[in-house]
Amino acid sequence: MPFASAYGKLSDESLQRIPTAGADFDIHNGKLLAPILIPRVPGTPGSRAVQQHFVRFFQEQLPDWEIEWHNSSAKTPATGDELIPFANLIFRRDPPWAASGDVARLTLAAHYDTLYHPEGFIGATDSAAPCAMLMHVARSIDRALTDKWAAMQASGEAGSGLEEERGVQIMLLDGEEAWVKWSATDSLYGSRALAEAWEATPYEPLSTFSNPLGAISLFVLLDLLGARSPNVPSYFQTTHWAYQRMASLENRMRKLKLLSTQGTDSFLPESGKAMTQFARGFVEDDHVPFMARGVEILHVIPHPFPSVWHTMADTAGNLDIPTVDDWAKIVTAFTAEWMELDGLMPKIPAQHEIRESAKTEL
Ligand code: 1BN
Ligand code: ZN
Repeated sequence: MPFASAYGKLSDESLQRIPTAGADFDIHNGKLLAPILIPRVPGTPGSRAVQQHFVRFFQEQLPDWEIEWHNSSAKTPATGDELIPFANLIFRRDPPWAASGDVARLTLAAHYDTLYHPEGFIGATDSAAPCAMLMHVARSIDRALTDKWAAMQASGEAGSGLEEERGVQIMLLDGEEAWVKWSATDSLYGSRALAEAWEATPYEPLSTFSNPLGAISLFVLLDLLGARSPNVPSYFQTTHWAYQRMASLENRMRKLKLLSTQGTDSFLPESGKAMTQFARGFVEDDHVPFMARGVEILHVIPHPFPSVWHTMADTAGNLDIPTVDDWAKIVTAFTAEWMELDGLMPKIPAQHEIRESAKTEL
């Protein structure tokens, strides 16, 4: 655990301030999720529409996040000699004073592409809902990050070198799916190209990290989330501590009645797993090219997979929206705790206050 220094717990008060996405996760006209619920095969108009949705959201709502496109292309076994374009999108916030090679970044990832076959496949859990969750995480911590870093600059604490610099980035990855049959070459088109490129992009001499891969403090991959009653195991011994932190936040939020899936079992039930119980096998996914290069991974994917997995039934209508909303809150709380935002989360305005501020904006 090289740079993951101890960080404090989020208070109950801060947990109470973790916002829900509410109407923005409406599958018909919600601002975040609905635009993603279309086929998103790489290189098609649906894929480009969703890329624009992500980019516009950050440009318009979250202008302090740096936007990076990572483009690559490859042939696939389904498309012959044609080069298919793959575009990963990275949205990043670093402390404003820090050099990019000195920032350890919590990295939250999901893939946005969909299967080539069956035609018309939407991939609501795979992974439209996880992408929408990450958009919600970004907007929910944005103000607190601004305030935290402004206070650090004002107090002279900024850049003192006493603590590591902490940043956060959201990766929306392309080309995760196989086009014909999953194999080392037919899968993970976007993440393989990205991990390779980042490994070969050195930071300037004397930086804390040698390249952007080394600067990933933890790679949290969300996949196949949004179906009812998920069971997410702890897959990796070396990041079990991070799994436990996420599970503890989930349990505390359940006890405080802050989640919509009341009366359900815990989504993350393996906190008590013994170190001897970790198996060697794991689920192949976008973390693999990063893990192969030494990045620490927290894989948030249920076992078993949702029953709709890779079928035409993985639709918007089959999402369980309270579950989607709860995941978004759990991951937001995990991120806020990691970024040490306790006491900085804005108070959630009451409904009547929202109506009042809408009037003054008119
Ligand atoms: C996850 C979601 N995966 C594809 N869509 C990866 C995967 C593919 C996992 C095949 C297991 C088998
Ligand atoms: Zn899939």
